[in-house]
Amino acid sequence: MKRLLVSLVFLFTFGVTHVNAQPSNTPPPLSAEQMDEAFDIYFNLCSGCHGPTRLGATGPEITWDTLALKGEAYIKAILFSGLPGGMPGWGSLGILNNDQMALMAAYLLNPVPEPPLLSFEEIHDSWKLITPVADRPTAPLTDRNWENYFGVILRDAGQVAIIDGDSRELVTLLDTGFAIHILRSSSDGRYYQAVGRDGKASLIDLWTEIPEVVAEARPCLDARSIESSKMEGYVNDYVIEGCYWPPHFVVMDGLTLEPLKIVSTVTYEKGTGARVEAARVAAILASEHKPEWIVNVKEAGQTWIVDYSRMDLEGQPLTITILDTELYLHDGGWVKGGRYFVVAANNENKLVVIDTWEGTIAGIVDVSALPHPGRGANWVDPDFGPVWATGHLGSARLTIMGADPEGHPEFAWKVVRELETPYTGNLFIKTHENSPWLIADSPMSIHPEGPNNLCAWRKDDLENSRQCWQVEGAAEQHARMVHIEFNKEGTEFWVSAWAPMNMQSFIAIYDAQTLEEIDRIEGDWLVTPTGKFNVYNTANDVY
Ligand code: DHE
Repeated sequence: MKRLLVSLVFLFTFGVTHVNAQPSNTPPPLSAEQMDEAFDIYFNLCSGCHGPTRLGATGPEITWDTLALKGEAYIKAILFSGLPGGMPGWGSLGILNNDQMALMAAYLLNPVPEPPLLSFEEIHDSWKLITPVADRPTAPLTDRNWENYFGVILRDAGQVAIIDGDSRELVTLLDTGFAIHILRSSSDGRYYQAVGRDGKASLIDLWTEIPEVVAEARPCLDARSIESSKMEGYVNDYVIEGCYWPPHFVVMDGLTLEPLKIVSTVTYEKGTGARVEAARVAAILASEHKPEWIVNVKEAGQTWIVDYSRMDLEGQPLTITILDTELYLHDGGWVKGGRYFVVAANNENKLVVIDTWEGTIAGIVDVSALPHPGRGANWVDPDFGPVWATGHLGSARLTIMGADPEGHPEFAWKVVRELETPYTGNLFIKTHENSPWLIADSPMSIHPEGPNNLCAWRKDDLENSRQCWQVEGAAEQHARMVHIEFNKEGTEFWVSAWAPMNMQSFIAIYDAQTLEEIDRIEGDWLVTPTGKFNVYNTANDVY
């Protein structure tokens, strides 16, 4: 497994303080080297769901004292088989071997090392301007249809592949952060902003003949979200990155990534008022109607509406409206039209609808276990009008809710349909207005066939039209079919077959009318593909 960056490992070198008190029983002894290896694995596979201090979020608390009575054998069994609520079977998926599972079982029975912090000065020092703005093109230099590029995350290579969506040729491979997580597009589509799990932000210019990384910075040590300023008049002025660790977000210059402002997210939990030290930033989305980002502070159950319109005025950089929403906030997206933003609170199995024009909560909707929308899906239902939908990590269904309070107030923010899926473990759903189909994956399923499965429903006949299929060749490569993205025209959709590093990954391409597989993208360079972001669709919030 690729080594973690030095700054995350140094905490073992410098000695650690412990977040939890000493256990009454003796923790299994581990050498510094084993602690280092286990820390890497925890950071890569566990920290996202169980939190950097193991206090839980999407997954339950797994501090040494909550696990002490269960013991090493039990922990190892769960690491091997997973749990139906969304915990992957790392052993059965071939991602952890026996020695690594034994190591992790021992590590989890040790106290939690306290992770390091980052100062604004250190963040500023990490900034690297590769191509000054004056040296960049003023019009696209490529003859390719760059608005139909797909930026494909090559997770474990720490790279983004830029693929021409018309010819399906690889245009270039770009080095980015470690275990890169997502891409976002500026609203003019010209730039991709990339964020790695190691917190590194990369700005990719698509107007050069071959796309290039033009700036980098590292505002976080662990991150999942990045977004630009999208309101007319502010396009490309700013980029924001939210951290899983340390608990803060950073606003950067949109064209150079120079860090401009750091804001701590250490806050108080909604409801109890308990202080939340490890308040992680989950989804961030930019409004196109207001100079605002919607920033979700996971463990606090708070959605912060961050107004960046005064960033250039001395002494008044940001205005933040804090809404108490629900625990623990994860991912979410826009209801078509860009007024209402929906975020999943996956500890409480709720969807929270924010009216971003009013800065209020428009609705809170109870749904089944572990809603995981990605950015969700929008379409017009024949019976209920405009709807927004999510899948679930922890239950075998999709939830569809009414999303048109003006035209169909009787259905707004109410569950209008639930569709059965064959497996739990869904991560993403997607649709496009030019395709009749809604598509769902189930890469986190613990059923042997689940991770290779895709399902589709006709949007005009949801109750009777489900079609599910196993993707040929995926099981042989231990690949999980993950994340769906349409091309600009909505005539085809792409799904990643995400195989381990030593196996052959591929991207399966389907006809968006007939669901027939029409092509595959393969190659030695296609290492662990996960998310795919079509320029036009990402810039214009088409989902
Ligand atoms: Fe993600 C989106 C967090 C695991 C691929 N993921 C997001 C977002 C968050 C998040 C907060 C929303 C970002 C935004 O909108 O600003 N993801 C986490 C985790 O905490 C978690 C559960 C565990 C972890 O350790 O990271 C996790 N995510 C995964 C994966 O295992 C995936 C499949 C592959 C990977 O990178 O490890 C994965 N996450 C994605 C993708 C998106 C995403 C492709 C964007 C979806 C979209 O269409 O917008």
